[in-house]
Amino acid sequence: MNTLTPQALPRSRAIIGVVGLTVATGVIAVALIRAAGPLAAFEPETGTLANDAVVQTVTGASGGSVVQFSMGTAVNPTPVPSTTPSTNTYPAAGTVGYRGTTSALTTIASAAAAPAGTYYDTQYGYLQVNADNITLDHVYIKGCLDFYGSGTLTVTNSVIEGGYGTWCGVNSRADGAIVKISDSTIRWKPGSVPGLNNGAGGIKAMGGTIFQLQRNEITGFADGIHVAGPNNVIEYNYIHDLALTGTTEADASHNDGLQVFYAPNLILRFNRIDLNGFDGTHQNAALFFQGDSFTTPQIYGNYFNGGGYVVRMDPNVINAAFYDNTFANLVAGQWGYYDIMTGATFTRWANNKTSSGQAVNYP
Ligand SMILES: [Ca+2]
Repeated sequence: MNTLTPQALPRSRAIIGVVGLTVATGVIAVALIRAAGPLAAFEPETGTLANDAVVQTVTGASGGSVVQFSMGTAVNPTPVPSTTPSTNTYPAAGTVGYRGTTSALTTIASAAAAPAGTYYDTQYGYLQVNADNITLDHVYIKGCLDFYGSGTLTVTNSVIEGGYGTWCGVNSRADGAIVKISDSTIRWKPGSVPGLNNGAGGIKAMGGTIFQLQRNEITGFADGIHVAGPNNVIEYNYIHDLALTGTTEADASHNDGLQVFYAPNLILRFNRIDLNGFDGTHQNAALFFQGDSFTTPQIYGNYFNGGGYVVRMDPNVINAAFYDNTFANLVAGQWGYYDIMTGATFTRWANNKTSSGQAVNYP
């Protein structure tokens, strides 16, 4: 059995940031949020520890233990140029992601279909990329896309579908890796849901990955995107209909649109993040910063819906620019548009409003 990330409710538990882990058998899985430090918070996935991760006993931690990583190789990221925004607004529902039919794609669901530099595991349903650099265009991967390379993974016009035997959607493991995904749909297999305590993001950084994510649809996982690297550019994506699993605070899915563990210089703009309100048990936040080194994020032009608090920021959010964002009107049971902890700072907070046009002011 896994223990749980104490990220949900109430807030006093949500910010502890150290989680326990026990290991189930069988499935590859790790949560290497190593960029944040040697003792790192992560989501509860099932699996065996990989790389240099070890379990350490820590009194007071949830479950009495945490996962410790070595510090690894220093990352000296180069700022990533991004495509100039073309519409300057968040997408309407159903307008981004892969918009064609899957029959027009090359299906990858067998070892024989695995491209050069990859390996498809039929037992657990994942495509492991061992090449440092690879481009996948117009593919339909039935299983997780698990990137071990240290270069650039590029995915365009594709469908990646989790739910064939392991826990992930798109996963990147190496510090300094770059993952570019555009015009693609990352979803859990229709008609099924992730397992209990699978808190993974549909797109997940397990090392210090640099994401460049544009115009993707992400749905069916517990979380949308797990960010744990510098210089991410995340724009024009549509995150919706996340998996609501579990029934108690202890085992609920704690859904986040973005769960951000470490993200200097994040650019998050023109995304539609829709957790569909708050049912009192499952949704944590549309945007959730929990970890360290969240310097100078630029967060603008997004649509946020759902969560107990819609946006949650811990004290390590420093010099944030937060403007032109739209919050869906709160529904009964929600606590507020944001929970920003003392210590977080802003260079700009302007023109944030509800969907009915009321200002959402910073106190
Ligand atoms: Ca979460």
